[in-house]
Amino acid sequence: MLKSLTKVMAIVLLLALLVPSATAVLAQEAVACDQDYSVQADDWLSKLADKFYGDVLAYPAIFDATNAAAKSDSSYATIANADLIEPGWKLCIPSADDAQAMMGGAAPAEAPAAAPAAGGGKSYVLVPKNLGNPYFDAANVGAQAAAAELGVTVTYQGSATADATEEIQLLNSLIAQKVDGLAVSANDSDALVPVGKSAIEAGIPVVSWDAAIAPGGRTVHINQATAEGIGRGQIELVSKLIDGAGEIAILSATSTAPNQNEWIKWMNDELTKPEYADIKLVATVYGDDDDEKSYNEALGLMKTYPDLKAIIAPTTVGIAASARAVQDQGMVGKVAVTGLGLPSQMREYVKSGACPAFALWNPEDLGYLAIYTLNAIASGQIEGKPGDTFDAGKLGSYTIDENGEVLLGPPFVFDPSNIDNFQF
Ligand code: RAM
Repeated sequence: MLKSLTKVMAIVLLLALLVPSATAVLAQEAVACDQDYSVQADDWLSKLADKFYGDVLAYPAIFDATNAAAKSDSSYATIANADLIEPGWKLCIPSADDAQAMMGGAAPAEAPAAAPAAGGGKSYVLVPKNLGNPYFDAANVGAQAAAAELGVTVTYQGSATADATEEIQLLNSLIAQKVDGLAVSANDSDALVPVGKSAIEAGIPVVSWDAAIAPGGRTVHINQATAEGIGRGQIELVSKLIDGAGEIAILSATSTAPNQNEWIKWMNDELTKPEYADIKLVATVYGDDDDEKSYNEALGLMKTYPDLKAIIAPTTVGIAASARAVQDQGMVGKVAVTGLGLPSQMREYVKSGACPAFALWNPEDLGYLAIYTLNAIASGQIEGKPGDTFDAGKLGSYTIDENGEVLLGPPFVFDPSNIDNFQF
């Protein structure tokens, strides 16, 4: 429920930004409906655009076609707000060609820039790996706080799934809209380099945060903590939970996730130390930061490895799903779940013992720092080069290191003694 609510809120923000400009340039005459569609619970226009055209940004075609059809046939819905569609409404779905032609009317180069902030502030976009992930929603809370302090606008836009191709498509469209800056959590480090480069060449600074775009496709990367510290810390934590012996498995995000892959590399390195000789990593699997897939992968691990002692899930989606799977299977006390999680999602599992301890940084601070960094570059206070120092509001001053990265700080371990002190 929370998941779908937050998803809807993010889409509402997306639509609030795009609809007035996009639809204004689309044809208003009726187009042929290739098919009719009856709105289901949990539908929203960009989701339907994705379903019918494989493009979340093509929703104005459905919006306009339905409104045009409603003029001559009242069985079609009249959509006043693109962010409000009701179950049972009849929508007109133009053919892919017609939709493309309609969207072609809104040629990216002609599209107006994203709405400027009151007071002439800049307009930035915070792009998560995927929508509907409470971790990224928390980062957006911090980003909005930074935006309010700086007098700029930050919109939160992303794709439904953690997928690099969809993310690249979105970024291309944001470049065409001439936004003032992009803050991106990357679904693939190398695949996003060309689009990042295009943005920078178009004068749009690119700050990657959480999951890095490789150098060349970003101006600066905001790292939540060192990859080495996170990776080694995960093994130290699991070792304590299983008394230094037994089979463990890793349940990660997607197989291309730049951040998880770096952390896993360091976990494997840490495991070569003599003190972990009795710990055996039996599998590394991927839940794609999708709750259901992660849950099923966790079930699969317990089935395939009956002696499994622990699951490390270095993803907030994977750790919550794994803890739920362990609890549902009555395996609390037999299989310990740890990794990286949100206190708000993990509280019940810490208390039940399914996840005795886990780590994370403050994602709100990460989003806040990403926007302060982006604004420092976009407003010309700094170039974004190693050695540049800038102010990040309540977090104090930061310096870009020799690798072109800004480091938020060390991760924090949550357990029964402190879990109630954190809300994010
Ligand atoms: C998930 C995402 C994110 C990661 C956290 C720990 O929410 O994969 O990129 O940093 O987990």
